[in-house]
Amino acid sequence: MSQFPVVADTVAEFALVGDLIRPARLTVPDLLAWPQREADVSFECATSGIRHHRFTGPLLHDVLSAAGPVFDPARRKDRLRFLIAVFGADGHHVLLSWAEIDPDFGRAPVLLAATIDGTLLDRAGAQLVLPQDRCGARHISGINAIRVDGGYAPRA
Ligand SMILES: Nc1nc2c(c(=O)[nH]1)N[C@H]1C(S)=C(S)[C@@H](COP(=O)(O)O)O[C@H]1N2
Ligand SMILES: [Mo]
Repeated sequence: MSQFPVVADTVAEFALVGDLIRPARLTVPDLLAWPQREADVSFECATSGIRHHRFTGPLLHDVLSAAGPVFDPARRKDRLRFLIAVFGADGHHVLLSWAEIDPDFGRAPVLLAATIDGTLLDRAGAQLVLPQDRCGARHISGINAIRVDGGYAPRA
């Protein structure tokens, strides 16, 4: 018997973890269940110049909301405590604030892309897409985990 299930070699998965009522493991095909958005993006990379890609996928906000962040539902203000950490399998990771993607605050149309240039990312893994970014560095490919965290009260 193989040491790993065959599916692990072919379909990438990522984990939604942290302060969530419904933490989950999702695949890129799972992302097709949400309403799909499209984004044509151009960004500049310090090493490879201008890049253009067309991405499709759900809003990051929709996917994370379904996992049930442990906000106080009676207070919009409570959401402002939360950060979102997005990790690539290679270790590259970035922090967003919840407020940045919240429809009541920054409203950034950030996608969790399931396709790039017409190709499903089922093997490569989902990709973070920030259509408003001039630089490419936050367009994390091969996402393997997203952490939602509201634990930033000062401890000292
Ligand atoms: N996982 C991961 N994603 C990443 C990076 C990385 O090092 N690791 N580099 C970023 C940077 S700096 C840029 S410019 C873009 C480049 O995207 P492209 O060359 O695939 O178009 O990917 C971004 N996504
Ligand atoms: Mo880059």
